[in-house]
Formats: sequence, structure tokens, C-alpha cells
Amino acid sequence: MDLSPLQKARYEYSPKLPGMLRGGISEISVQVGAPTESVADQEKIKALFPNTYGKNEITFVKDSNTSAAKKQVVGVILSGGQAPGGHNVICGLYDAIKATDRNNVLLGFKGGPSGLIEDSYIEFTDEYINAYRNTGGFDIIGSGRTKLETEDQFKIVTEVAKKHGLTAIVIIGGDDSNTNAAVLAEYMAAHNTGVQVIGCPKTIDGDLKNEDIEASFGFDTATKTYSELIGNIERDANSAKKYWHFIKVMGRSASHVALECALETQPNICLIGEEVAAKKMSLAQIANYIADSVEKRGNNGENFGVAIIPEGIVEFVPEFSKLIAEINELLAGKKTEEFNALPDWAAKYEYIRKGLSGESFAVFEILPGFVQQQLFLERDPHGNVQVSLIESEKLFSEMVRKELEKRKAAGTYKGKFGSQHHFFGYEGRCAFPSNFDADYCYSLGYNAFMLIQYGCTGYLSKVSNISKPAEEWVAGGMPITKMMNIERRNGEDKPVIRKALVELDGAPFKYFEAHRDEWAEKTAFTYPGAIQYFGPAEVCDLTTRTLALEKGE
Ligand code: FBP
Repeated sequence: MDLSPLQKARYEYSPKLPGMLRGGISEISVQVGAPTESVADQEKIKALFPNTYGKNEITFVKDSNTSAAKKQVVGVILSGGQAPGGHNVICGLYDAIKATDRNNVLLGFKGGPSGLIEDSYIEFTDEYINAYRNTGGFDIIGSGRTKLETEDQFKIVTEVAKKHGLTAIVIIGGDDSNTNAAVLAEYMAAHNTGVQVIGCPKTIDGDLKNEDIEASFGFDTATKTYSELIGNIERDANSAKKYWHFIKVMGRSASHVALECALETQPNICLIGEEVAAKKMSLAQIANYIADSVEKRGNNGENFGVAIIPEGIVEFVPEFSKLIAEINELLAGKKTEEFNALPDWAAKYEYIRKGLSGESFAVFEILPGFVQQQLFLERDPHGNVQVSLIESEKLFSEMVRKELEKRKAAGTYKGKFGSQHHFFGYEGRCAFPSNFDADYCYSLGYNAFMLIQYGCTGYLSKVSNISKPAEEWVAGGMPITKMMNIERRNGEDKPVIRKALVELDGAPFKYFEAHRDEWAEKTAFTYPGAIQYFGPAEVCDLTTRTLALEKGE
């Protein structure tokens, strides 16, 4: 296999473990903390998880290892979207497994949760693992979005586990996958299978976090990668002085990625979905807000700028969500065929006009033509509009352009407006993990095995105090049920891990809010540059501004 120089160099990197996990397996002991309660709906969640609810917090400490010696055969899966550092979770898990006993086995189930159902796996060896150390991607075993949630699936998983003599399963995933990990752990406990289940918090979106989980892995590297690119664009904008760049960044629901990129690069505009929802902003209000910045800057001779748009923005706009719900209804079931059979767009437009409420049609009417058509072309397998495919960066730039035309005619806007569009998503999900993510992920994996070794199940691998140097990180585990509440999903009440949205009274948003008016008018860009892997710790090991602000640093 041909290797790039950085790939070779990264193979040699030794990820840093929390101080308490250093010094060898024989020196890792456990401290059992207080019993836990779920964040809400305690009685309901307790009833749903009779075998795994209320377990104690776990912290590891440096002392003689008291865990029982037994042969461990562990299965691991990667679930959902790629996030930098996933390979290192598996490397850390593997190293802890083998350091405990060379005869222990780690099986990687391929292609995500479906690998467990289809019993498609590989057994990891030193040689195989070494080729993936400190690299980005999930290609070590692949990932997938199949959900492990039904009783039938759990039965199959139990059979597969029995066949291989699995003692534990590690699920590396986001809030949904870890919710399912908790349900699987409960099933395994209720059926006395002896199989433990441990989760690891993954997602570049950053929305799996709470008072125990300070950050999901991958968020650091992905946002640093996007911020590098945004900074480069800012510099280009400031050099050429002729374009407004509308940059959509990934994050399908929460706006953490957009906010972190804004804190890193100080763009003129950054929309935050959670704020749009709280203020019940309309599309026109959002476009006007951007146009105000373009106008002020243009009138000062600065005909350029940068606007960051979170991927999930339109779903936070109440009038737009209503429109989507009505379109889904309009084309439900057989009505899609009826609609598709209409001869041309004019006939379809008329069908839409008659089918939507007056209010929603008014919203539909102000959308640029390409967005209107997108709403009817791109449907998911259930026939619903695929909101994530809407090019919101183009939607807003087009609405801003129209608004500026009006302002020009009214004589208030004297500048020129040219726009460019970008979508940064896949560019960041498989980047070489930053030192932070390489260390954090390796620690999460290593720690996951210590939880297995000490008999825990239904826990999330927890490494905290992560805004400090790795030496001071605290390793342990938290019952997943502690993070759960009951939410209505697809018409049913379900126990789920609470998704973390951007908190409007949280320090990261407050900092942004306090500075954005200045950034909207002046050119206050900051250029973070590329992730640095080698060099001084203050350049290479720093994590996100979001975490620093949350920690009051
Ligand atoms: P996870 O929630 O599974 O970590 O994935 C997040 C994400 O990267 C989103 O930011 C994005 O909207 C989505 O995945 C894209 O998914 P896909 O890879 O299926 O296109």
C-alpha cells in the first residue's frame, strides 16, 4: 500500500491517555460512585430498564487492578456518519484488550450495526490495527445507518454473540445508536446472556453531550477542518473584495458546528437554528438580517463577506417546517403518482397552490424556483421531502439578492453583490484526527475495555475534564439511562438520550451574540489555518472554543 508521508508519521504517534489509565492495566482500579437517576421521566425509564437502571457512576483510579480474570471476546461496530478518530477508538480498545491478555479477541463487525445481524466480521490482528492508527475514516470496518432496535434483531444478535462467545459489544455511535445500545444492554441483561454492552460518544455534529459527556468525538477535527477552509475563503474574500461567500456546514439538526466555526473565524454572519426557532424567525426576516450586513458593508465600500449557514437551518424556521409538513401531506400515498402524472411544472404549480394553505403557499411563493422544484423532486423512501438536500446557502443568497435589488431601487444600498456558494460536510468527517481527537478517541476505546473488564453494561465510555491536558483527564463510565428522557418520536413515546441543541443562554452562544454585530459590519476575520499535528502543545493539542467557553476558560 502506498503511504503519504503524514500517514507514515501518524502511525508513529502515541496517543495520550488520561493520567489514571497510564502505567499499565495492572494499575487500573475502579472507584464506584453514587447511583444514578435519569435526567427526566425517572419512573417510566426505570420501568423500561429494570435491569440496567440506576447503576452507579464509575471512575478509574490508579491502584491495583481488582477485575476478575476471564477470557474476553469483544465485538465492535461503528454506527452512523463518519467522525475523525473512530479508528483510534478501536485501536485503544484493541490495545487494552491485548494488554490484559494476548488471548483476548476483538472482532470488528462490518458495515455498521447490520454487520452484527449478518454476522459479517473480521478478527483484528496487530498488523491490521497498525495500518489504521491515528488515521481518519471508518474504513477499518465500515459503518452504516441500520438501527438495532427491534426484538427480532436482538434475538439474532444474541445468536451471533453466542456463536462467537462474545462477552461484550461496543457500539461507537451518536445519540440514537447509544440509545439503542442501552436497549440492547437491557435485553442482554434480561435474558441472562452474559453479554455486556458499552457505548462510545461519536458525532461531528456535537449534539451528543450533557453534564457527563463533555464532547462527542470528531467535533474537534471536523470543525477545525471547516474553520481552516472558511478562514482561507475569508482571506480570499478580503483579497479579491468582490464576493459574498455563503457557506453551509454540516450538522443536521443542532447548530454547534456552525457556532464553533464562527467562534474560530469571526465571519460577518452565522445563523444559529436554535435562535431562529426561539425567535420564530421567517425566511424573509433571516434574509433581511443578512442583507443588513451586506448593505452596511457595501455602503462602506466592502462588497464582500462570509455567511455561515448550518445544514439544518430551514427546519428551525417555523413557517418552513409547516410548509414541509403540508407538502408531505399533499403528496402522501397515491397522491404522488397523481402529482407526477401532471404534464408540466405549471400544472404542478397549480396543484400545489390549491393543495397548500394560504399561509404556506405564501412561503412557497417567495422561494427561488430551484428550491420550489427541489421540494418536489427529492423525496426519501417514505415519500417525505428531504430537507437536508435543500441548498439553503443558495436559498438565502438568492433571497438576499432580491432584497438588495429592492434596497438599491429605494436608494439605500449603494454596493455591488456577487455571491459564491459552498457546502462543507464530507470534507471534514474523515480528516486525520487532530491530536485532541486522536488522544480522546484512543482513551474512550481503552476506557471502554476497562468498563467491560470491571463488569459494567449499559454504560457510555466517559472521559472528562477534556479541556485540560490529557494527563488531567478523568476516565470512567456513566449509565446511558442517566442521559435519557421520554420523547415523542414517530407518534410513539420513546426513551431516548436527550439531544443537545445549542443553548441560547450558554457561554459559546453568549460570546458569539456579544460580538456578532461588530463582525457583521467590520472585517474581523480570523484565520485558524490547518490542523497542526507536530509542534508546541498550545498549537497542536488545543480543543474547541465551544468547550473552552463552556468551561469558563
Ligand atoms: P451522525 O449523526 O451519524 O454522526 O452523522 C452526522 C452527519 O455527518 C450530519 O452532519 C449529516 O447531516 C449527516 O451525517 C449526513 O449523513 P450521510 O453520511 O448519510 O449523508
